[in-house]
Amino acid sequence: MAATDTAHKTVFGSCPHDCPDNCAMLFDVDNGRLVKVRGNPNNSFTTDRLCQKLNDYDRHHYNPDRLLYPMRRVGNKGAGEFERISWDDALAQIHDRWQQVISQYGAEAILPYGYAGNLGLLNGMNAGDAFFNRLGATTSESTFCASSNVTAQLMTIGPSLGTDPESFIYSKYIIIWGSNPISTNSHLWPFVLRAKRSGAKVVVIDPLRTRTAARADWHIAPRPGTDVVLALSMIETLVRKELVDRDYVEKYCLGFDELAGAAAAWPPERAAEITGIAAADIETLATEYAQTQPAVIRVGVGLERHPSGGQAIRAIDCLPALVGAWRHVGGGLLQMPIFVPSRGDFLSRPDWIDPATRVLNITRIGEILNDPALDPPIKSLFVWNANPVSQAPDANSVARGLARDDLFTIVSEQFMTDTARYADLLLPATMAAEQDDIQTSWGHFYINLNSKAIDPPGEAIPNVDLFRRLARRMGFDDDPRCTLSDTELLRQSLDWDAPLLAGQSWEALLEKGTLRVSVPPPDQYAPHAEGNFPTPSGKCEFVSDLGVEHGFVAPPLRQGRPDKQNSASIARVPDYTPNVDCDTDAPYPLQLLSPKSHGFLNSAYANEAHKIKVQGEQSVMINPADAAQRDIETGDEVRIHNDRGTLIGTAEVSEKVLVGTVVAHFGYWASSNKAGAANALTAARIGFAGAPGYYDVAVELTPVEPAS
Ligand SMILES: Nc1nc2c(c(=O)[nH]1)N[C@H]1C(S)=C(S)[C@@H](COP(=O)(O)OP(=O)(O)OC[C@H]3O[C@@H](n4cnc5c(=O)[nH]c(N)nc54)[C@H](O)[C@@H]3O)O[C@H]1N2
Ligand SMILES: Nc1nc2c(c(=O)[nH]1)N[C@H]1C(S)=C(S)[C@@H](COP(=O)(O)OP(=O)(O)OC[C@H]3O[C@@H](n4cnc5c(=O)[nH]c(N)nc54)[C@H](O)[C@@H]3O)O[C@H]1N2
Ligand SMILES: [Mo]
Repeated sequence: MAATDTAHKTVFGSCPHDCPDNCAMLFDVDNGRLVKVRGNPNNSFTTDRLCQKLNDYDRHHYNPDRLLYPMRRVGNKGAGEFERISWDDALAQIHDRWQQVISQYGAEAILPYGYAGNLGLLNGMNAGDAFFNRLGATTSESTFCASSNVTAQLMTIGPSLGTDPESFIYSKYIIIWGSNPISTNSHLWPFVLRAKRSGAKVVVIDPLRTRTAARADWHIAPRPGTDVVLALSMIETLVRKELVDRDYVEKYCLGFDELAGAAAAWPPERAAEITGIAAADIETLATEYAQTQPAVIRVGVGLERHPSGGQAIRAIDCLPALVGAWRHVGGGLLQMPIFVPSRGDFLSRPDWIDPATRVLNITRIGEILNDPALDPPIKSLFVWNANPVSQAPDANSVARGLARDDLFTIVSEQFMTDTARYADLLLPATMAAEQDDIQTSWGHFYINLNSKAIDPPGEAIPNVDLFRRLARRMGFDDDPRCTLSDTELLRQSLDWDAPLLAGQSWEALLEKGTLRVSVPPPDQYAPHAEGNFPTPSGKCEFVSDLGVEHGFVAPPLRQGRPDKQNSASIARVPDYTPNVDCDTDAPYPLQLLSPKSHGFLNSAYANEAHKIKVQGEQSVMINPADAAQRDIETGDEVRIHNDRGTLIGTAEVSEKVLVGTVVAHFGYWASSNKAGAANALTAARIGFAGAPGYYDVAVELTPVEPAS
């Protein structure tokens, strides 16, 4: 695709973000400057259209606020005052300080904190694994997103790709459950619309009337955190009304009697009391779902942020097998098609972890940094691809920990984020058009190539180069990054002999910029028409012992042993646990949901005026009944608060939210809000497979009195 003349060229790009769409892109370059980004039409799922966040991605690259040079802190932690130093100096400071820490406390006193700012195989969340494994640092378990979702899927249908999103056009009944695709998975929506035009009914299950829910044929709004009850009650209805596909269940499923037994406890009348959904609606939903084939369910990540979320997803994952939806093209379930044949062992070197190495779940980063009894204490924190002050739960405790004088914090960033402000050393990072990578997807069946299109500004470097420089400086010359070029690392990062890549090649990827894994085309793909579930039993497992003895954390998202504090057992059959932060007798009677914004990508873009214009300033949505009790009207400045913190935003009084819940979208930077951001309110509570209870948060809301 690269053009012959140097003045104008177009190269293949891939959206680096943590998003199920993972778009294949084209970077148009004019005289060394990125002038336009477009969709790469070779990817038939993401097509030539980009979302509202990425369609002017060149502006992100040329944002004048980008960090360009290594810097050291000169002001107080949190103040954001730095002065330029050289890369050599920065690497020497890291080397010397870490040698001191290691000799005094051991290497486990160093904690890596990398997450989802980039999802590339070279520059993504595993970019630092080999380096930190070799160093002997504490292994960080990061379960912020999808860990519970993936685990529930592994326990039920196994590491299946599930239903092809492009097959949705053949569906007649589409349930979108705990997901807001118009905002967060926008390339799925045209396929849903095509199905709708062919007569499909679209049902959205979400406590919030999102953009997606508003455009559905039927919006069902359960009380947050009660979906497992709704799903079990659907199962009870299917059994009672003899809508179960007995033949499919007998041949291809495990544990029907036990599941039916658990579901029997939830007839719709009883489920209605917990979920707030009328019994007749539960009956109708179950009946229509069973009788309108092919039926498909899109399960999002929103569910998992409640104590019952993982169990809800397990119960939902049983539904397609119960009604035989898997028999049909366009039937079944799309959840986490992440099981691409990448060579994590080669890039991450898990064999370099000493089995005795401590594992800490960094959901509890605030507690970890503030715990006087932690042995050894964390003396140095290394952050890349992440913005913990904005994204991790209990933001005020995270900031308190980062303010510790004796903590040596290094942050690799593109911008002066809420976290970067606390760095002792700040290292400039590149953006997608300035580096090479491969992106796999968690929402479709393609793998995308991302090629360097322009030179990085200043002295910014890709993460892969950051860890290469660190490895050399620490003398770890056996790191694959020290011996192989980025191109060679990339070529070897995929297992080209794996069945999912049969007939595919590195050369073909270079030529098209994207490749579809080797499964039948969307009009023929029915992966479980005859069972073939990649579970231990080969069946769809309605019951599973995988989680009974110890917390079962999804392997693709972590390495090493599970954090001990994360070892809660998971019942054999899906069961209900009420949200724990919400107690109506407590002084905090409202439940706060903080879902994804339409205009930002997590906290990225929330510092850019043209994106804030799309998204709006921080608002707080509240139901008219709750607003009236508190004398609040749309446009009033309001304070949401609990014992952990405060957020100030502008009230939007709306029927879109249920009575008893408030919604403040997350992603906003506390440093640009009037006070706080969503995670000032959240608790660092870990649930099923390590999922943080981001939406299990009790708050009160009061008007901010105008200054007199
Ligand atoms: N525009 C935009 N797109 C994004 C992102 C972004 O920040 N902005 N972030 C990306 C990332 S990291 C992710 S993980 C994905 C997530 O994308 P989604 O899977 O869509 O997840 P969320 O937006 O977190 O939550 C989805 C919905 O779950 C609902 N929900 C909350 N609690 C419950 C409940 O108890 N039951 C039910 N049924 N629904 C509930 C919320 O109201 C929300 O509308 O989006 C990605 N795409
Ligand atoms: N309250 C609440 N909190 C949540 C959620 C929620 O729904 N509600 N959702 C959770 C979810 S689903 C997720 S995935 C997490 C996301 O948590 P994070 O991954 O911490 O979130 P991001 O805001 O994407 O932060 C990534 C940072 O990496 C930087 N970055 C981007 N690319 C690069 C790069 O190539 N190199 C380096 N060094 N840095 C780079 C970006 O500038 C950005 O500041 O947040 C979680 N937090
Ligand atoms: Mo996420």
